[in-house]
Amino acid sequence: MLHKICDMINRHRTFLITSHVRLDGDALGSELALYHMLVAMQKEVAVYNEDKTPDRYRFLPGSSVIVHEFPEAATYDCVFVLDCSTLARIGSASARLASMKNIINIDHHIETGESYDINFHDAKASSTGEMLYRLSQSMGIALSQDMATNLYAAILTDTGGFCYGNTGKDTLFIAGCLVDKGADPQWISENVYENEPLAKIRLLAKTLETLSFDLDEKVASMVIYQQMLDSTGALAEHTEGFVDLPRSIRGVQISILYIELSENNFKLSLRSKAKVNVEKIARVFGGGGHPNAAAFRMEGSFDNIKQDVIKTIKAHI
Ligand SMILES: [Mn+2]
Repeated sequence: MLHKICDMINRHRTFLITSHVRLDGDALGSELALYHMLVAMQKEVAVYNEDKTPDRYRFLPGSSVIVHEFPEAATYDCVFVLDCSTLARIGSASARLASMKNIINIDHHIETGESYDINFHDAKASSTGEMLYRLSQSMGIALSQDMATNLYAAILTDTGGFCYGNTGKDTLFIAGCLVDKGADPQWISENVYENEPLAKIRLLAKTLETLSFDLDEKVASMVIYQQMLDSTGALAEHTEGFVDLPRSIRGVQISILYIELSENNFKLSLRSKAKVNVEKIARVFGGGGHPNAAAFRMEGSFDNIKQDVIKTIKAHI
């Protein structure tokens, strides 16, 4: 698969890179690492995301090149869709993108059967960043500090700081190689994890007050209502990472964060420890993800949704 992508890159000149809505460190770090690689090969490259870059990722080298208006008029020889299992997750431009040629998908989510022209898929990879490192090696690209910083940030964030089960020998080996190429672990971690706006911490305090337990305290749940965002001045992006906290409680196997998107419309993020598979639960409700991290949406009141979800979990664990 890698040689097909190398060939595609070598034979073409103009590239569009994109990823999913609700951007995370892996999506952005992967996009920007690939951007720097293609630019180093004298290619013309545009990066498009529907969503704005969250504050915490603005330090990533090259982040100012990302555009948020779909470049309608431009044509591209190839499109890279990164960290994104279905085109629908790109957002409102997905239909437009689907009609473009030479779409190359690089992704580590559980496969959905979406058809791409080239599909480089590895559900065992920690992150899309790790897969792009492999691509850089097979292309023979000398990694610059900017590329290394972006790839390191991608891997760091998708492994929860090298803590999750997806952290393998290769992950740590690659992270070491990236440090060798100039990625600074302390500087990157401080930017990602220790640069929080006060509004986020205020929202976290309110969210923790909603903590409740089910199934012999194996399942911990928290809920964020729109009104809590309004009263603290926090943004939806500030909820990233909240769902990890209840999982850190002794005895908790599954942690769930319910976020009210609009009235009677919730996004659920699930995290689990070790062998407990929440991707299976998400799939029941039309969502997806990884064994230890999954998400989906549901309509209804919080109480009804929660009852449904707990019942489903009970049947699965
Ligand atoms: Mn990812």
